[in-house]
Amino acid sequence: MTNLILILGDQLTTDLSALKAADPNRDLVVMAEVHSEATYTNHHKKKLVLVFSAMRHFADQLSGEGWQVHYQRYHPDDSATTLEAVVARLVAKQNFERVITTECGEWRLHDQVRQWHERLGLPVDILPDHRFLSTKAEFANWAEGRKQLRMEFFYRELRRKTGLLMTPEGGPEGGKWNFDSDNRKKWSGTPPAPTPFRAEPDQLTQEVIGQVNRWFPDSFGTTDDFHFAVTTDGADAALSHFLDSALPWFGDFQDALSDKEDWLFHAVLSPYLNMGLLDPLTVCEAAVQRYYSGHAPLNAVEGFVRQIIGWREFVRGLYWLHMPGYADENRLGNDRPLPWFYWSGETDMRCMHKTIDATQRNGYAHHIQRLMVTGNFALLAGVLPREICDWYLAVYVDAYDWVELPNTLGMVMHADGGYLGSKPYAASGKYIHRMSDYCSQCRYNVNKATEDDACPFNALYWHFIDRHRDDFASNPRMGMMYRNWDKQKPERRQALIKRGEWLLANIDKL
Ligand code: FAD
Ligand code: DLZ
Ligand code: SF4
Repeated sequence: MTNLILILGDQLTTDLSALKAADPNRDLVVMAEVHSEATYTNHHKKKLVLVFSAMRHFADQLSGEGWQVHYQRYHPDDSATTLEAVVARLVAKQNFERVITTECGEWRLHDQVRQWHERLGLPVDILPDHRFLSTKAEFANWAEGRKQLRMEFFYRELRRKTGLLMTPEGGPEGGKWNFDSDNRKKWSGTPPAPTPFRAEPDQLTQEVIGQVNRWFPDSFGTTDDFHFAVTTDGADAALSHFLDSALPWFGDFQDALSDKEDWLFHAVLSPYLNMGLLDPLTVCEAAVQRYYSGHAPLNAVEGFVRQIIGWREFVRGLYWLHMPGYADENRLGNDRPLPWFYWSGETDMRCMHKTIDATQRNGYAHHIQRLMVTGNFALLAGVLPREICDWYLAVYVDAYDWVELPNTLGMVMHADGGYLGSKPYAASGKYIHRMSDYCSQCRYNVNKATEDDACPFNALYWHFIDRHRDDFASNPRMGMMYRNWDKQKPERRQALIKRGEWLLANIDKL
């Protein structure tokens, strides 16, 4: 009897376990654009275009390869507004033996699908997702009994497991596991940043752009200048573009920020990795090949590989280890609503304005903008983790709960007590000034802290340090900050706290 093979919008690869378990001559592949998935957050318009267009291209590819595909295009009048409703409608019409699907990336949907067998009245097989280098069980085993979970140690396990950048003797290439200390250069325009990769929208993508503009006019961002790849071939071309034009400098300028360049030397591959259009191991092997062929230095290649087999795998492991309770963590007791300028970009803080503006235009901001600009501000201002997490989930084309949540709630907000960093990434304007050219364009003065025109990050930083003394004073990596704070004259401390209070009370005017 026929099986119903459900494929989700972030599972677009023929290597998917659900497809591997299926028979093209017998089974029906089902894919559906539905209201519930398109609206569970205020998705960026470019993300909607990317997901719908890539889904349609993948369905066409499967049909071309001989699969029977039932594809439901989005329409606001369709009564089947959830994936479950689409499946239920098909099950009511035709006899299926079972539903087969690959486990969802997000807890929200996973929690629904695992109840479907009762609600639909037929077996639902949920197969493991093999698109990661470690399984959920491997991560849980590794984590068990450890007092502290540190990405660096998990990363080393995966280097050994994959053999990436390992010598024949079994040691790390170059004699060190991690070259991060080489990767902190400011970028002053040399070498020039590469031209960003562009895939010109074909007719199908143009049709989707029109539909998204018509049906989701109030969603965040814009569809203008859509140039993401929407197929495996397109994503492969994006990978080649990165390897040729940016990888050699990826390490040097990994932490840099620029007022003029949106993408710098970053890969812009996360949307494709997260949707199944690229495979993480293949991407890492291609980068490592550039090291062995002498086209990219070790600090660049190791730094890049660490992001993918280190951070990406680590955050996924944490997510599944701690969900569903993880999403409710708020260990610093924050209570401030998200300032409105996160949505509008209307703020005189140049670094914030430029980051949010790029986010609106591109559905992309690079890691240091996310971590040290918009993230750092939310941390210093004590924004509610739930609200800032919702923002990050909405505004980026690569955003999926399993990767967004640990990065925001954990890495940025330290709301989980510190799984992703032994201390919070809190920083004053000095850090942003050191790594960027934003401050020279800003109405605020980065060298001032208490005056009316002083950089808001400065007083907010000290306010944060002061109000979280109980949380951090005994942290060995924060001790120096508290000694610096305590060494300042009482009048100076008072003025900084006063300015911090004013900034927090007037946050929407900044
Ligand atoms: P590059 O800087 O070129 O890095 C290469 C690859 O490494 C990325 O494509 C990505 O797959 C991986 N990677 C790098 N850093 C991380 C990380 N911290 N966690 C997981 N993978 C990483 N990434 C997402 O894919 N989706 C998200 O929703 C997301 N939300 C984030 C929210 C916050 C607050 C922060 C600080 C980071 C977030 N990240 C997220 C991680 C990271 O910022 C993006 O993966 C990266 O900016 C994607 O751009 P890129 O491909 O140019 O990355
Ligand atoms: C992100 C997304 C969007 C916007 N739309 C759909 C959709 O209409 N149909 C679908 O199957 N998947 C979509 N997705 C991706 C899913 O939300 C994603 O599969 C889940 O978040 C699980 O990771
Ligand atoms: Fe950002 Fe402060 Fe620099 Fe302005 S002065 S760009 S607010 S760090």
